[in-house]
Amino acid sequence: MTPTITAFENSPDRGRGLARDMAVRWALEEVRQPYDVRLLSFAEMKQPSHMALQPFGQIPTYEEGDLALFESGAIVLHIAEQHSGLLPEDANARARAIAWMFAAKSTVEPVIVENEVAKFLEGDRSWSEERQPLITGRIRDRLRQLSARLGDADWLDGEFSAGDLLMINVLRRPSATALLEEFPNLAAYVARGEARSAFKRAFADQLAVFTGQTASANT
Ligand code: GTB
Repeated sequence: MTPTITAFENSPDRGRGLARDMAVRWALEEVRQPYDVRLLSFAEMKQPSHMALQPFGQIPTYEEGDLALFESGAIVLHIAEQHSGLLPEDANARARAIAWMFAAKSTVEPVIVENEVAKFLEGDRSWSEERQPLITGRIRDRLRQLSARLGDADWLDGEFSAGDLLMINVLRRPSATALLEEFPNLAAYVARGEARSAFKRAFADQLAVFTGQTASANT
């Protein structure tokens, strides 16, 4: 059965692949699973029919037969468990790859999102400027630790996995990319991810939504 995901009809990122449907698209492309996309306006995301799928009125969601999922990390994990290619067969290596998925979403992403909240939602507060170095410092700390662990390796733990997919997705956010020149191995890691053909197909398809071009076949 062909899954259907949801994405922004009009993404505020103007096609830069920064919204969270990008990770889901990339995972589906890695495993060569064709998919359909239902595009939503901000108003449609808050309608009861979408809130029933995503309790917080957000994208992405994933529907496949009787299954409806939300949370991009959970969706990528589901895709990785249903297909080969995104999680190792060996049980311990598989558990470690899943740990990297959690690290991306719950250890690295929050410090990055905090910067975006500070900039876009709290930028006009009197204390905003004073707080900024603290926020940047927390991102830099995480990047330094991640850089030390990655070292000279291509991927975080052996072969490319869903852990790398989510981590690279997080590192592509502007608050992280602004600091990547301080960590050349992380910059190269992101570039390696972006060079994958599955990433390129996913990126082109989400960009096509913004430019109004016909998207390529989602395979
Ligand atoms: N934890 C959830 C997940 O991982 O699925 C978070 C989902 C989420 O934040 N969705 C956002 C959304 O639907 C879109 S991705 N927001 C609408 C709302 O809450 O009303 C976040 C996002 C939005 C825009 C940019 N951008 O323009 O660069 C980047 C990321």
